[in-house]
Formats: sequence, structure tokens, C-alpha cells
Amino acid sequence: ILYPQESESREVKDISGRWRFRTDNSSSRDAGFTQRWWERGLEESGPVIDMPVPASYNDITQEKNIRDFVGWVWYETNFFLPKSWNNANTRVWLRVGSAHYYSMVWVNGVKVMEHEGGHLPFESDVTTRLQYVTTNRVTIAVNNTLTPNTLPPGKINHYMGRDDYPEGYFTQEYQFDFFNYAGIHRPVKLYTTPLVRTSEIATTYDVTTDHASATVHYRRRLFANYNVTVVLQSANGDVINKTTGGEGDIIVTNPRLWWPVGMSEDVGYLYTLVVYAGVFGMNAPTNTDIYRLKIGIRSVSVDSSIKINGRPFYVIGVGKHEDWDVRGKGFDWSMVVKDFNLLDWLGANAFRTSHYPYAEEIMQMCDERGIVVVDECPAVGMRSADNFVNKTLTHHLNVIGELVTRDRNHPSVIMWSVANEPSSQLPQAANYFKTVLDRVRELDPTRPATFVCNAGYDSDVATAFVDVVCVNKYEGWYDDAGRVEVIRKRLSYFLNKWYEKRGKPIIHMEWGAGVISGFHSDPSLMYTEEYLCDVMREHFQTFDSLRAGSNPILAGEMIWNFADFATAQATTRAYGNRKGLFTRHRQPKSPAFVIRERY
Ligand code: GCB
Repeated sequence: ILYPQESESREVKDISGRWRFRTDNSSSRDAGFTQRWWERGLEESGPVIDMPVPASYNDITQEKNIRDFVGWVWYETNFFLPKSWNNANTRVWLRVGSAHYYSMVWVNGVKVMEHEGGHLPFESDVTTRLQYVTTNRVTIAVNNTLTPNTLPPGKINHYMGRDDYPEGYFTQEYQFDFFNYAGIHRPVKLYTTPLVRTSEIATTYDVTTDHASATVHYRRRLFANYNVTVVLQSANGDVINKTTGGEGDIIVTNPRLWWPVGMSEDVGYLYTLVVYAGVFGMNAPTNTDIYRLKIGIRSVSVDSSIKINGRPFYVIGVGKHEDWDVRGKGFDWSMVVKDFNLLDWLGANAFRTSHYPYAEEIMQMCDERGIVVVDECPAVGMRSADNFVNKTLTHHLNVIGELVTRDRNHPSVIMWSVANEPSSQLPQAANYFKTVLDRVRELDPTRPATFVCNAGYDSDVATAFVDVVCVNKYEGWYDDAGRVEVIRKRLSYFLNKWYEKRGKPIIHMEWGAGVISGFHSDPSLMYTEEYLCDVMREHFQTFDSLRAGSNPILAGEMIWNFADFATAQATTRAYGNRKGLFTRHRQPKSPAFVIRERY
């Protein structure tokens, strides 16, 4: 599922914007289905309100019922198509960048696709469903309900038979620490391709140890009778080399390698792989499909450290979220570019897509700006035994397939993370994670794989299967709250224990403390800006002692979190999670300057 892109053979029409919207408030939440809202149109079947796409619907209105809604919501819009699209050589695809969590899509009253999972794109060939003499209608129903077998998992609590609650009352519970924003989160686009098209491209690279030569291996999804030419171009369009065939190698002498920030002056160099595909034969359509894929040539390996292009790479990064005020998890270019500017200001060289795959546009910017990514599955909050069952596993394997297919060509992605903080001390977690990690390595043998662990070094049973041990620990916060003086000793003991256990490089993936912007005290107290500054200085002492020397055990540090973000309401969360270096409005708290100094 390639990113939709314009070319000589392709056109893209973004139909995002102001859509019609309604929540299904029926007690069974199925009125939309029993009354078949997609047939008559939303306006014909009840009241509608305006809803921006892309955006989470939760914070757009003044209604608590909409912010906290659980169940099916319905979106609808109309669009016209250019007549030029109406010809026998053109296929039209409808593509949703992502919608959280379960989606069904109709075009002109006919169902065209269904998709499970809130963070990855889905598309369908809608050519035969479209009209050119009049307007078209697209209807998308989205359900945010989380169950023990969704990713992330959750649970619906019914209060049936309880006289002390309103009749029919139910709540959505989940064990992950961010608000379950929902709706159509990424752009909805139509795009054209010729009848013959390139639908998938997979690239991998080999770089010689002296960097004098590289081989780009490519594989395009292949059907019979295709005539494929592949041209590798430099960033300024010069042809480097070319070949033919649906699968093959392109040799690059003296390649300009892709480097992350901090490792070279030459950051984020991208080549373009231009893939031409046509059809042989007498009655073949004349047009050729052209797709341009940006690629970066680099290698990733793990031995006693993480290596990019054979050189040790130390991660200095942040945990992030797709989270902005008003739009929730809705894609917004202003927010995305602002965040990259702040990453640059901090001097960070990496982030983790905690705790779900981020928008494709964000991944593209990481490639260009040389920001390394640990690319994470939405498996967060797997805290109970009923999550580690076959039904969840089957979906988990599907998500891994979709994620790897979407992101495998991004040079910025240096590692897959299959989960965050699962209960990896449960006996069933061993086999579960062996299976998902095996799958990710089978689909992509060129990158290390991991999950992020917060089970104890003495109880975890699943990190045996990871390439890099990634751990979360909040020393001075959840552990030894307020006692900054023990951080150095305790953290160093903890990380050494992990190293003794697995003998693999460690990334300290999450650490930090809550700070309410504007709270101050000296000596510092929890929640003040000074407190996190103190916590940081202690951590840095330990980090430096473990990354130095002849046998460094630490491969990186990622502070939690880049910015404050929304969570479910809880007594431990004062207007969301406050561990951000920046406020939710992207203004720096004093600890941001300390990190900037270090990074
Ligand atoms: C964690 C989780 C993260 C939370 C964070 C916290 O360990 O991985 O999702 O937001 O702790 O602040 O509690």
C-alpha cells in the first residue's frame, strides 16, 4: 500500500475537509445499520453536525457526550470527479490514511471496504462505484470500542442490574496512558492509476564495509506480462543506474549514504527509485504507471551496540505522541512541522512512535531530516492474561504485516517495536512474543526488533527474543518518588541487572517526571520544573558512566515525553500527562533547556 502520489500517470484528489457527522446514540449503537444510513444519506436519516476530517471528533464540540462517546459514529461527504478520470484505462482508488478504530466505508451506498485497526491506511478500488454525471457520496462509519482482542486492548464495563447507576450505563476502560481519541485521523484521498500499476515496492540495501559501493535490492509486486524498468536517481535527478524486471539489484558506486543527525554533515540523503510499469501485448493499454519512491541507502546492525553504516549510534531521543489540542490525533501539517522544528531545537536524533504507527507524512519527514525512528505497533496496555490469546495474536500479526509493508522503505526506521509494556512476566507472554518477533523478522530481516519492557529483570520471560533490550523505568517518580539522591545508584544497579540477564545493548526508553509548567521550588519538589531538572542531572551521570568505557551497555536514552498530552481522566493525571519537555501548546518548560544542552 504505497503512499498516494502524483506522477505522469497518477492524480490525487484529497477529499478531506468539512464532513457531515453523527454519533449513533441508540442504546444498542446499531441504528445506523438497522436503518441503513449509508443508503439514504446521513442528512435524510437524522440531524448532522459539521466535523473536520482529519481530526479526532472528541474535542471539536462542546458536548461531553461526543467527547466521551463509545460506539459507532458516522461521517459523510460528497465529491465530484473530473471527466478525464472516466476512461477504460484508469482505476480510481479510495484511501483512508487512518481511522480509529474499526471502519466501514460505502461509496454511493455500496460497501467498498472494512478495516480493523486505528493507525494504518486502507484502500479499495472504487472505479466501478463512481459516477461522473452527478456528485458521489462517501460514508464512513467508525467505531472506537476497544475489547481484550483489539490493539490497543480495552474492556467495556456494563453496569447492568446496578440500581445505583443510570440504566444502560457502560464505560470504556483501558490500561494505556493516552486518551482514546477517535474518528478519521488522517486524510481521505482518491487517486488514479493506470490499469497496470505498481502496488507495492520493497527495498533493502547492502553497503560494503568501506562504503565504496552499495546494492539496492528491490522487489515490486509482480504479475505476469509486466514490463518494468527501474531507474535510480540522485537527489537532484541524475540517473545513477537502471535495470529492468520486477525484482532485481541496482549497484551504486560511491553511494551517498543516509546518515542521521549528528553522525555526519550529510544528513538524510535520499535517492529516488523511479518504477515504470507497463504491459506487453497487442491490446495492451499504452500508458505506463510511474511511481517515485524515495529511499536512503544505509545499513543497521546490532552487536554490542547499535550500528548505522557500521558505526556505533547512540540514541538521544524522546517518546512522543500524535496529540494536539482541539484536533486530538488528527493529522495537521502545522503541528507536525512545529514538532520537527522542536526536535531540531532539542538536538534529538530519534523518537519512538509511541504507542502506534504515526502518519506517513511524519515518517517521510524523519527520512529527510535524519531522525531515527523506533517504529511501534499499537500493542500498548496488554496487561491481562485475556490479551495473550489467539484472537489478539492473529490481529497482532496482521498489524505487523500492514506496518512493515507501509514503513519498510523508510531509512529512518531502524528498529521495529512490537509492543509497549506488556505483562511480559506472564508465562504465556514468552510464546506470544516469540511468535510476533519471529514474524516481524521474517517480513523484514534487515532491521532489529524489540518490544518495550517494564516487567522486572527478574520476572520478564519475553526479552529473550529481542535484539535490543528496551526498558522503561521512572526512577525518582514512580520509583523512589521525591528521592533524587538514590537515582544514580538505583538506576545503575537496574541497568546492570538487565545487562547481566540478556547481555544485549539497552535503550532506556522511558524515564522522566511530571512537571506542571510554572510550578517552581528550591529545593525542588515533585511537579516543579526544578524537580525534573534534578532528576535529569542524576540520570545523565548514570547514563554517561554506562555508555563510556570498553564495554558500554547503554545504546541510548529517550526521555518521556516530548510534550504534555491528553489522557483519560484519573486522579494521577492533572489535565493529562505532564511529563512533557514542552507544554501541549509546544512552549518549553525549563527541563527542555537542560535536554537541549545535553543533546
Ligand atoms: C509508561 C508508559 C507511557 C506512560 C508513562 C507515564 O511507562 O509507557 O505510555 O505515559 O509511563 O507517564 O506514566
